[in-house]
Amino acid sequence: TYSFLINGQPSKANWTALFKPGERVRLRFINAASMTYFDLRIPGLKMEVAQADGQNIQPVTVDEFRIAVSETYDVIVTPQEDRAYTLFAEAMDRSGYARGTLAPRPGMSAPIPEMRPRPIRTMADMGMAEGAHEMKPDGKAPEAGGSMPGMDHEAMGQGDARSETPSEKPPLMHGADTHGPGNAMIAMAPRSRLREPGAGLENTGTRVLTYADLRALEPGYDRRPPEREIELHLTGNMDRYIWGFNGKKHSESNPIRLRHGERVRVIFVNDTMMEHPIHLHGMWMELDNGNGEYNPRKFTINVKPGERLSFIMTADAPGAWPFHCHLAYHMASGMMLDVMVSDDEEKTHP
Ligand SMILES: [Cu+2]
Repeated sequence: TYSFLINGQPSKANWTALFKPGERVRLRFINAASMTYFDLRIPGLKMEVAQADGQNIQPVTVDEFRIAVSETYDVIVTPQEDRAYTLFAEAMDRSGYARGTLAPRPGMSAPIPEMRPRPIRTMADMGMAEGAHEMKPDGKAPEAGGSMPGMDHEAMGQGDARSETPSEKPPLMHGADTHGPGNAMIAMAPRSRLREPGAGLENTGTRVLTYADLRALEPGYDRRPPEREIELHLTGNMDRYIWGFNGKKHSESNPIRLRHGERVRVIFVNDTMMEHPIHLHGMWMELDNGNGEYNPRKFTINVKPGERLSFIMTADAPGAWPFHCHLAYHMASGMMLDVMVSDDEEKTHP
């Protein structure tokens, strides 16, 4: 079990920030936990989300948001009353919470909400179409239909990178490749979940932030369409505790080689039943949530169970960059890739 902290303080210590009633207060939330997603709210206050991962977005007002490991959100609150408000950060698995206080004077506190029930994983989390009830006992896909094209994840640069239409689409069936022994299950029908707030937050009756809400304040600097696409399946085997991409752990993987300056679409398919916060060093990921040149820039993209989503990036930073799940145990057990960006054609296309 974990102790959940706010700025190093356990809940009982009640970390407190002071405000004057009526003033606008900016709060920067950084999920610095090693393995915990938090659901964050301040009962009695609306939060105006102004930045995601340190990048300005068009403000969106919410009651609650889920923050994945290593994400950051900046919110503005305007507490009007001369009273304390609880900062409540519930662990996604409801195993505990971190708590702090916003107050006009030191030593104040407000009621601490009850934790809500632990979210239940659904068919959608297993990457199955809603209403589907068939899965082989071993969790493997039934034989792929004759017309279903197998995907070759090693063959990068195939397909029309412009053909990917963002946002809500019917599920795309998984190909015949089940990613070998490093992977235990596949998402049969992965689909976009950008409009979903996340497991357990569907029916709060309040406004919960989703990835579909994120719209950059300014257009991106590179408006070129992607020249090619790379599909990465997030894979794992809980029994063996191996995590990786395309069924391979880091030590077995080949680097992703990008030509300096090229524009690439990267597609994630989450074949596991867990969320993975995928973090890229050195370059921005423009989450394709259907907002075109206003797609938000992220350094960490949370991929929900059974989800298919994509981002576009410009390989504008030569060098070798880590690209990994930010859950510490997943990263340590193999969920990491090297991204190599080079001007040298030999190095990018050996
Ligand atoms: Cu992970």
